[in-house]
Amino acid sequence: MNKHSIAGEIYVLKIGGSVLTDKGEIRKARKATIKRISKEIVQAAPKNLILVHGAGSFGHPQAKVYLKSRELKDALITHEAVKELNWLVVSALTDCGQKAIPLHPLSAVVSKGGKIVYKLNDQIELALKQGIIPVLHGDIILDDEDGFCIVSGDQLVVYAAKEFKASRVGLGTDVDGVFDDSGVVIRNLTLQDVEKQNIKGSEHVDVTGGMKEKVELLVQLAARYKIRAVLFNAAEESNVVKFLRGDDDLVGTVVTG
Ligand code: IP8
Repeated sequence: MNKHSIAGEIYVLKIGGSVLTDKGEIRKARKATIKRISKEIVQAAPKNLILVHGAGSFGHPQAKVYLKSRELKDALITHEAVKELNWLVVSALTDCGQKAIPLHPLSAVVSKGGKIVYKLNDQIELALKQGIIPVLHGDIILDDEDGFCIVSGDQLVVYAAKEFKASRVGLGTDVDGVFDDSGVVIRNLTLQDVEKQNIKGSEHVDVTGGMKEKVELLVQLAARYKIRAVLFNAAEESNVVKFLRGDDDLVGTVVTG
């Protein structure tokens, strides 16, 4: 399905696991940050928001264990951990009076022949129509050849943005954007820049890669679907509101085709 009947603009926002959790620990959530971001979402009151979050310490260490052992029990531990974080996000939103529902990729996304197949459109569409924020997350999913593999929050962002023709796409990380060699935030990044730049950003390189992989996905989104995305610091207060309102003074890197 590439058509939907949702009135108004659709925004896709991902909040990284490094913002929502302490990646130096196992399963340690930054509850105050989750609450603050939920309040900012309610304050900005976007008409249609698809929210995605990363796994942080509720998924990457666990997925590493699975990728080594290939044991079903380790896949389940990974899913259960990231589900716990998802519930913290969903319940923080509902505590602020915002309708939100969890959407777990393990139940509706698979990997076939190396390609990720998403069956989440109906759930997202029906949620948005009812003013509910669907909250997706990076997850472990079934693979047709080899047990399980990982779908990242960034891949979910690209999928949701293109399927729902998002007019605003943001990736909230724990840094101000993509830095150039002298440590200055690059305000505009194109395909050509990505080919010649040594991309630096968040410190964390985990099972789904680092800033380079993130930027490559966003460049594809911009080049193929003409959807631009902004990378900004969601660990900094008010930036989520600024992103959702489209404020010009949001510091970040805009990725264009
Ligand atoms: O944190 C990773 O998602 P991400 C998902 O968005 C798991 O890269 C289970 C590690």
